[in-house]
Amino acid sequence: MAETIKPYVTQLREEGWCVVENVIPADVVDAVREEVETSEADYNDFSKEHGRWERNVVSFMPRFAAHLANERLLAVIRELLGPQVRISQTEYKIRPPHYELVRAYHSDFPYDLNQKWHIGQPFPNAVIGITTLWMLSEFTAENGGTWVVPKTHVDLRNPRGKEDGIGDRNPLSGELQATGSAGSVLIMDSRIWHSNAENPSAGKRTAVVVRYAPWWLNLELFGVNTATIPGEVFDKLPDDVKLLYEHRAAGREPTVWV
Ligand SMILES: O=C(O)CCC(=O)C(=O)O
Repeated sequence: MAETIKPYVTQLREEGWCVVENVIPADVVDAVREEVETSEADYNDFSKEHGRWERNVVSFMPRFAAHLANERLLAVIRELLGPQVRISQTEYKIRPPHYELVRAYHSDFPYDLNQKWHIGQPFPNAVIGITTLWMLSEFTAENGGTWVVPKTHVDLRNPRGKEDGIGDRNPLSGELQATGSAGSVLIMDSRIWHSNAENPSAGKRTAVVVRYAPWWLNLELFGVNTATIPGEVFDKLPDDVKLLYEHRAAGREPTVWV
């Protein structure tokens, strides 16, 4: 493993999360943020008209998409998931100013106990999902930096476990808010207990969540989260990003994986 990624991989294994700085360079992050913020309305309009799982979110943000195979980030993810990974889910995570929220702690796919397609408790001691939150505005404790509870990726209980008595709306011992400059990426073992946070500030907290999965994980979730990318949009993605999304390309024969 390259020395440059060792601290991230170690923190992920031991604590269940880490922040990688400068994944999107400072000189382009403002343009990427603007694209993401302005495209959300187009995505919502499209989805209202055609259905929620019709068009993949990433189709609306080509500038952002260009960074998804960032070498340093993927090297970290591959240490945890194995060499062949795909993107399972992509979603806008923009918190408006003065957004109020009681915590809602959970683990992510495939460990989200509120979804039908989850692994049952006790979770196996294996990393089967990586959740990344791409910070397109700075994340602070004042504007809704994500809550995480370090080391809970190896806790056999879960905030959504009916028998576990934790309470997903409660502050939890050891919780902290992940912070970082715009262009950083919060990487989490998808088992870790995490939650969105209130944003009492006057500005938007803009992010995109991108979840990575090992190649062998079933991502055909009965029509949910399987939205496709139009072929002509897919064709314009960089080759290394195509590899992550080929299973969502509409009207294109698989070429990258064969
Ligand atoms: O937006 C955030 O800070 C957290 C999002 C989250 O919990 C999730 O996408 O699973």
